[in-house]
Amino acid sequence: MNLGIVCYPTFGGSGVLATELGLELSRKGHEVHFITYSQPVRLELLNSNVHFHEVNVPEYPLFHYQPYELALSSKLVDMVKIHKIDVLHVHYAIPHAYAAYMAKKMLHEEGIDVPIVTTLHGTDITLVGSHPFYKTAVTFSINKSDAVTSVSQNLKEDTQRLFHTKNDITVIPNFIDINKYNTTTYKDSDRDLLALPEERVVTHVSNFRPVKRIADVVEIFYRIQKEIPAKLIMVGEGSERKEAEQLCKTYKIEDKVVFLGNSSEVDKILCFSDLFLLPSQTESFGLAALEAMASGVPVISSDSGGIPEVNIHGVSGFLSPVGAIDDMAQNALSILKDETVLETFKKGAQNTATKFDIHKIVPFYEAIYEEALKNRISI
Ligand code: GMT
Repeated sequence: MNLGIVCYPTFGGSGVLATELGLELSRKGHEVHFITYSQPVRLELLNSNVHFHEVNVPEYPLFHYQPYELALSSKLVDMVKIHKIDVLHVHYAIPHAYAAYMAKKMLHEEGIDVPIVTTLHGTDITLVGSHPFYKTAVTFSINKSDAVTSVSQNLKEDTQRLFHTKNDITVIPNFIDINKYNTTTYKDSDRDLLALPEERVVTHVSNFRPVKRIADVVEIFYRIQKEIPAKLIMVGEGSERKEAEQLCKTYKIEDKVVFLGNSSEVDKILCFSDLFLLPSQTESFGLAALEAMASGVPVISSDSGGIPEVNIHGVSGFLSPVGAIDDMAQNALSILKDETVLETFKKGAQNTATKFDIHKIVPFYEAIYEEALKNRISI
């Protein structure tokens, strides 16, 4: 099949997922075209089956906002025609599903019918998509998609609660390539760069937006390091980073917290981690937690959104209500203080992650493409 994938090319989970999906589909013999404004960060290898087409939005002084949707829909039309794309798979509804619908309509005028598969990822539905300023267009583009998938059951329910959706939503959970998280790949000497031998390594990876509750990460770690030697590794960039750094100064724990910024070596960092913190306000899935679990790192998280579908309480880690930092710190310490307990949770995390292995999940997307081709809706 010739597939067009539209996603955000940044470090966010939806872009990461879309990239890994495209790469796996290409390994399975499909021809994959990534169509976005820059090369996706995890798309290091382009080969005869993987192509990247950049969407350019020329600057013009009249525009206060550059019309990205317009440029994207034009590019989609061109790419479908040139590369004979069979299915357009858009990740994150805003504005991708809307632009894809416009492309579909333009192509229809020329006698080409291309189905659209829309994958809902999270804030395209919850925090952003349901805002009155966007809701009408988001509802329209969901209803005009030939197939809609969501990354968790919880996100499906949120979508049905917040929007008047007419079509069915298929839950296809996020996935990881379990083989990529082989913890024996890196040498112990690499760990020395992160922490002292006697220190437990606690990690957080995100885009540091308010929804991630970065201050809670610091608060939880502050309580942990009061009782055991530990280092906190903060991976990512975003609006909340400065405040978090300030909080570390206030608590006088700057020497125990390392802010690494965005990193393409997340698997290496996770490989030496003992615990992962994800106290988010909401999370449709929590791909970062799944990546940690695949590396055998237990997760201390909030119990909001789709996180309970990924992090299993008492097996792969613990869940607490949003903002319950004392409870989260206690749970963290109960794992970190005892070597045997830590080992049990590491194994529990890794076992739980195998449920989401790429080889089990990607066939569901292939089935959706077939279905969308068969049952494409007319416009
Ligand atoms: O929706 C977002 O906030 C952005 C998006 C992203 O691109 O990082 O994150 C969402 O999609 C991820 C991949 O499916 C999920 O793992 C995240 O849980 C989800 N974020 C939220 O729901 C806050």
